[in-house]
Amino acid sequence: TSAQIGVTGLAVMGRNLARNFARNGYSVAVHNRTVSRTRALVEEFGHEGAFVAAETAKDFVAALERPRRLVVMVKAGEPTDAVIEEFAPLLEPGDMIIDGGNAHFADTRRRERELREHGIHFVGTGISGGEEGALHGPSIMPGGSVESYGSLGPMLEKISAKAADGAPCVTHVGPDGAGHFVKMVHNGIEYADMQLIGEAYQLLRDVAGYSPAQIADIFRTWNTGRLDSYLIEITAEVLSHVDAGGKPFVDVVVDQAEQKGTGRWTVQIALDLGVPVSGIAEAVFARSLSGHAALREASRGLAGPKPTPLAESEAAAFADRVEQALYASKIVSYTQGFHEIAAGSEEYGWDIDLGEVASIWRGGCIIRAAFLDRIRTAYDARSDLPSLLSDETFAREIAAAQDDWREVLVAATRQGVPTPGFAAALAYYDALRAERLPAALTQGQRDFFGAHTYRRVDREGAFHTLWGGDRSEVPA
Ligand code: NBP
Repeated sequence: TSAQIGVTGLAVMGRNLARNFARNGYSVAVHNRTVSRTRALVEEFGHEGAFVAAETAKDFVAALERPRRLVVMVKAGEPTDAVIEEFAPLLEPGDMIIDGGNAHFADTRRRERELREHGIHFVGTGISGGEEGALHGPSIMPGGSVESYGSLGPMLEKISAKAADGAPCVTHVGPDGAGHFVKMVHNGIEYADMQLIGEAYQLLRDVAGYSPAQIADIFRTWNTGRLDSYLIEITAEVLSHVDAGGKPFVDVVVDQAEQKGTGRWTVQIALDLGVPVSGIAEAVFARSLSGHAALREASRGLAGPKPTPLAESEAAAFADRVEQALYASKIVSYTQGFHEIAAGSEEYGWDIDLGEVASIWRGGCIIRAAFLDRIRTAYDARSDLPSLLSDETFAREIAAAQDDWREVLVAATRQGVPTPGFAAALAYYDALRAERLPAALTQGQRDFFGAHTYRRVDREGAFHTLWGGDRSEVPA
């Protein structure tokens, strides 16, 4: 028997992805380091399709039709290299290794380069949607060669999520590490979305005085409008959940958020590329701050206002303002994330189509949302859009939201409710709008202490002022 595709690494993601291929009519070879997982998969789900269980790497490779398509779904990092080392010597030119793990795109670039020398296509592929997505249709972000996509694309299109208009949520993102880069930024945006939702919740709780169940209803209402998204939907589910003792679930969970690293990478790489992703950075820092239990404990007694909830009559109007603030901040997060993708694409020569990225995030992935269709439309109308904020529709929406956005931040500041995401987003917006920034003063300081020179608004060239002397200006 020859299988059309193989999956090695059969933990939750790999198992469900293999089942997804099988349910879509593909014959799938399955393999896992620990053989019991392979056996369990075939025993439990063998009836779903054509599986070929392989216990050794050699059998696995032998089971695949050529050119071979070998999907690796193991823990990112060293395990991925170990698996490549094990399988690459068994492969032939033209074969493909598809890494569906959450690899760092720099690792993907290295692996792609190394395997290309042996004629093997290494396809770093971002996959989003968690276990459910892997089974029912994830959003898939493959990088690698155009040639590999020709062979692999139709299969991925079949198993992927479909957007509301039926378009598959997969595209060839770009060469080598482009797919994993885009997946990384997807996760960064996901962090920002979650942080903004968290801030909205906290404001509705502390400033508006609503209970978790009432806030769940508010989110449900928001989910019927422009904020319609998976994350808003599950937020309502989490907020309305009560534990076995009848307490709101959100009140009994330790308030320390964990992270696996893709949000942090998004910020690290943005720093390297010089892209201001302040909203995403605040989201990563907010998780980090929440985890500093001792520091928080030591700081509990610090002075500050205690939030006093609004009168019931004012709460609903405030909730509407929070919706505006959340929406405006969300536009800024996506603006920043897409800027990072554009910058990465430029730096690495990937030629990424930003409209296509928005398009394949419309379904399957964690940030799936009606909103992404609007982003796609914006880039389709103008592929050289300098920023999402330059899109007329988004600019108009922010213009309409901004008074409320500012009011919400005033209330948050006055009442001492931390809103780093909302605040960073507004500061970014105001900084971009500003006629003049204090960066001119920064340049003066740099020239003063380090003779770093500056440019003038009224003349070409670089200049230096003799700060320690007669303060005359000299050309640099
Ligand atoms: P894990 O990330 O928990 O990895 C477990 C798998 O890796 C098992 O199959 C294990 O084999 C295998 N493995 C390890 Br660990 N070291 C190995 C080695 N040296 N050689 C061969 N195999 C090795 O599984 P997961 O949660 O299913 O995630 C798989 C990938 O998908 C990860 O890269 C993850 O970041 C990514 N991802 C996960 C999600 C999600 O929602 N979980 C979403 C999107 C992407 P064993 O059975 O023999 O120990």
